Amino acid sequence: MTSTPPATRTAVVTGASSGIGAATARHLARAGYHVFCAARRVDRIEQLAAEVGGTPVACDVTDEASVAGLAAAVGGRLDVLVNNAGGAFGGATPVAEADSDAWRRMYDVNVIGLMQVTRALLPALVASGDGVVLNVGSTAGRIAYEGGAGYTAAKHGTQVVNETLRLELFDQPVRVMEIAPGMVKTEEFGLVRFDGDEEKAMAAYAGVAEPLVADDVAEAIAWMVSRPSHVSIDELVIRPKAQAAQHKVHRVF
Ligand code: 8X3
Repeated sequence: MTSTPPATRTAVVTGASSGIGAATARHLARAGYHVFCAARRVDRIEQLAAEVGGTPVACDVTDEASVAGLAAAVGGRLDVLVNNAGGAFGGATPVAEADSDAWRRMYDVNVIGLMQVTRALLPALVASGDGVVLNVGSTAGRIAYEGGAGYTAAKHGTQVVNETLRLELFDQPVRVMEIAPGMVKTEEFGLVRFDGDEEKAMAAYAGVAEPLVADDVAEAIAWMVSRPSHVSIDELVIRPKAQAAQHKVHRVF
């Protein structure tokens, strides 16, 4: 367990081992936060924490005991929580052929995991006197698309938990925000969704010259959490210019 000097602002980023999470840890560290880099893959977060001068915390957000360990590592005061751990599993399968286990896993990480981490860290966020919970949702939490129901249902869940939490905390010193990214090309999202199938993973970005990258989203997150304490960026949708909507993508072949 690492104790942090009270003058240093602190942030927790879950799912910090890659993609948007790792990029967010870097941006927040650059902005002066001591970052607790939380994820399951210890080697990766140890490397990241060493790079950003933060603290690695092994954490599986779906496991209550593991989340309790994260809360213990953070201690009694926390300024920013970025609930980034999440993902899509089970490919692009129609409801008629849906895999129940993949759907359960998606609900588990995108909704229950987010709830468990938030519940465990809320007292420390309140104790800061000006806390921020920022949930990484998705444009998949705003629309429906064929073959995506397990993921879109889970990400709609993320969005509704976000809204509910903001209502419940209206008189507490904690702002509740959500960023909803559209097409972001990261090294793992598509690969995890399609179980390592690189061709399927890359198909979503075909012909798109400039999809968003993790850094674009991380920069927006760092901006959101650094607004003055009376300003809440409740929801921010961020897409590449080429993606006017989920089904309307400018592709050039
Ligand atoms: C990822 C966005 O378009 O793959 O959160 O559903 S999408």
